[in-house]
Amino acid sequence: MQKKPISRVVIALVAAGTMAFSSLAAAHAHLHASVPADNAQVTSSPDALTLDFSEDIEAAFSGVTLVDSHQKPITTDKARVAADQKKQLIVGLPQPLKAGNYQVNWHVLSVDGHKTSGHYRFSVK
Ligand SMILES: [Cu+2]
Repeated sequence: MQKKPISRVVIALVAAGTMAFSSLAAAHAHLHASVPADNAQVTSSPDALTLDFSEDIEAAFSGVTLVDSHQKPITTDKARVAADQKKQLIVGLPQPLKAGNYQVNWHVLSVDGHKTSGHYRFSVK
């Protein structure tokens, strides 16, 4: 059966509506920047990992796991949100990191109720 032009218009409108909706829903927290940065090579261990997101986040439902190049978890402090900057997650490192490669696996819940996650790597010389 041949599609009638009207059904194509409907399909196009539905597609446009879906795209408009997803761009609105995309307001959840994306990682904008971090210290150490993605792929950074730092010369000494940082005292903390700092992650800057695009939206305010809920500390209670947000956190990171830090693993070394063998996927071994590294002990960190509990993630907290900066007092004056609710878009910033801070994870203290109680022990200095040895030289090597590290991966930060992060997950956050933004205040709009959306969960996002991702990872990045850095190395300590
Ligand atoms: Cu969202």
